[in-house]
Amino acid sequence: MAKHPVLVLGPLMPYLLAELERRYAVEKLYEEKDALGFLQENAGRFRAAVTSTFTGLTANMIDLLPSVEIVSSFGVGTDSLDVAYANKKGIKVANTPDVLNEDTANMAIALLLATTRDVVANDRFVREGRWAKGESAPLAQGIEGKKVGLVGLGRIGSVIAEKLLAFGCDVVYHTRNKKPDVSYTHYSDLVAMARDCAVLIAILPGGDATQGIISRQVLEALGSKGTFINIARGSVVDEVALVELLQSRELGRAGLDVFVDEPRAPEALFALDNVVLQPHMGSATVETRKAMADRVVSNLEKYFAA
Ligand code: 8YV
Repeated sequence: MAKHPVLVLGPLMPYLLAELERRYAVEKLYEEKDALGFLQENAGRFRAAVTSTFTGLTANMIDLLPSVEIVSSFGVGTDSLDVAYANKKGIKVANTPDVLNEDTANMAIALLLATTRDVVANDRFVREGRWAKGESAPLAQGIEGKKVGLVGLGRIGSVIAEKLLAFGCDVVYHTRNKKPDVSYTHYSDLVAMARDCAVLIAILPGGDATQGIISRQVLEALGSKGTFINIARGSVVDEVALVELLQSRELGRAGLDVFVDEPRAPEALFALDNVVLQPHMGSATVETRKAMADRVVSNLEKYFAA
């Protein structure tokens, strides 16, 4: 049987590309010298396309894909995908939820421990020979018994909450609506939650609805002994305020995996020892990225089999 033509909009990990090429007649839009010309001539041949949270899916791109019925995206986040417009055009959009919950939650825990225990700063302290010279590293912060506030309590947030219980943390959360089947204390007021917590963890979707929801006021309420962890999206926090408050120590510590203008993180953070920085590695393990890739493929297989 002839293989279904599938248009890949942007670069993908080699394993995923190979799995797609094994099953479908793959064409790579990002390798076309004249992408617009290619689409004008060929777009009608594709019922399916593949993208990622990194490449995204804009309304313009959707308009250039008149025959596409499904777009399968690598990643759980849909903030870079115009899902509403795609659906309006009758196009299904599929993502890769669930398979990345554990490893993304583990990154939150890793950042929480690395940040509150000054692991990176102390690694530098030893490497710079300061310990050998008889200096002592300052005492860090424990998390047992501390109130940890989750901003967002979806699939990944729920897994983080369970892991935090194992560390003896008092888990509370902020979402637009209280979740009926959840025993953790709900805060409708994010500033009040930040004031009561030692740690705030951002694990909510990006996009217009959550833009800057972690404001300067929220970070100030978290305070000089507080720790902010972001494994959601850079857009959910006022990044200018975040940098200023970390520099002035009005905010104690931060562990950051995501930024507003990735892959560029604010250089003002580089000299600070109360910040741990990661290059958007939440789901970046061999196991999870393979599972995400397999999900991109199975989303297409299910669609074509239906
Ligand atoms: C992506 C992510 O893998 O899934 C998401 O929404 O942010 C990551 O897991 C990463 O953005 C690569 O596209």
